[in-house]
Amino acid sequence: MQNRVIFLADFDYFFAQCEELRNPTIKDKPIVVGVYSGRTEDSGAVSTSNYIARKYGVKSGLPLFMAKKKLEGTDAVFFKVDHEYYDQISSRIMQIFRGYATALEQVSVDEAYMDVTEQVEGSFEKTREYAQKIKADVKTQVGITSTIGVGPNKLVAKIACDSQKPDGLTIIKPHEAKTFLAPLPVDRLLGVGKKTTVKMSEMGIKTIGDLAKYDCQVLVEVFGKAMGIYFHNAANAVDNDPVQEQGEAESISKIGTLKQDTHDLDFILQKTDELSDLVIKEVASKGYSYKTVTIYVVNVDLSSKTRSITLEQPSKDKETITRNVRILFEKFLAESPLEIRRVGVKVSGFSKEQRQQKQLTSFFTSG
Ligand code: TTP
Ligand code: CA
Repeated sequence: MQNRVIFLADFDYFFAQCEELRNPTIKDKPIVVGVYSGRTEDSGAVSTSNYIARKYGVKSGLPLFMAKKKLEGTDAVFFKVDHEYYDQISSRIMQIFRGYATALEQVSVDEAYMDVTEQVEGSFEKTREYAQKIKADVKTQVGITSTIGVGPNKLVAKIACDSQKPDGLTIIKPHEAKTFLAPLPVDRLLGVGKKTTVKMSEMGIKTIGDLAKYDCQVLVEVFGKAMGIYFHNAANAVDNDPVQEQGEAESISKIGTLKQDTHDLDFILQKTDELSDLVIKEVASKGYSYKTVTIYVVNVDLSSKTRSITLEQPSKDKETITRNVRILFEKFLAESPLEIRRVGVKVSGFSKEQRQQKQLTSFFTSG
């Protein structure tokens, strides 16, 4: 396989930078964006702060009253989080990124992976100029600075990105990846939380390099097969996870058993109509549009079959599901003489206008 070239772009001190953007006169002051719980005037916590405020020790998670204390005597400015505004800025930037990548995977309001292998013709030599172009384009069009990490996979791109902020650009070529990771503490790897760090430390594993050299078989015994292999690969800078549009891997489906085995279209459609109701509710609650409708059939002999239609345009409504489910079943019943026992309706190929924050870490159990 050809080398992949993966970018991770992360917007700098994002919420605070958004506030700077609409209040340019405060740019040289400490800026704090916080969630106010409302109990007392200062109760709540810091969401983020600009780099000037960070010099005073004001960081994400700090209680607001402590942030006020640390910034006493400065001309610090405090803001309440305004997610709607940050989401708008985020969408505009993501839209720009789309033009630069074959695939884009947004992982949070201010982070996205891009697969740019084709665009740079697989050459890491071309990545510096290309990344700088993207950064400059975002700065000119939207006014936000960002940091880009470049690597042969998502794992390396992410750690590269974190290694120099703000307005950073760190490029790790494939042959440098292992050496780049080796001296870093193990908890820099996704999925290595507090408990795992302690456990690994007991095993004499402190750095990613230690982990890379460790017997994979023993890792599997201690952490289970999936995690053991993941740790071994990750430490060795191996990560084949594709850059995937958010939601692309997902689907929403409902399956039900018919009151009796049947080959009757209307009887089946009554059931799929109920299922479609449940499906569309979930689709709507997530704000998705879907592009593919699939039926699932379990015959009386327990063999199962699926049939799909991909739409020309993404859709949000139930009618499109029911219409296509009907088309699929008409065709299916004409082809298959067997009576049917269970049926299912599935939609997939999601897109979303306002993407919600998705925590990468949620794939892993903590520690
Ligand atoms: P981060 O990318 O972690 O932080 P950042 O963009 O503020 O700063 P950096 O320059 O280091 O990238 O988080 C992105 C946004 O998510 C951040 O602007 C505010 C929000 N956030 C919270 O609301 N609470 C938190 O604890 C963290 C870490 C972030
Ligand atoms: Ca950020």
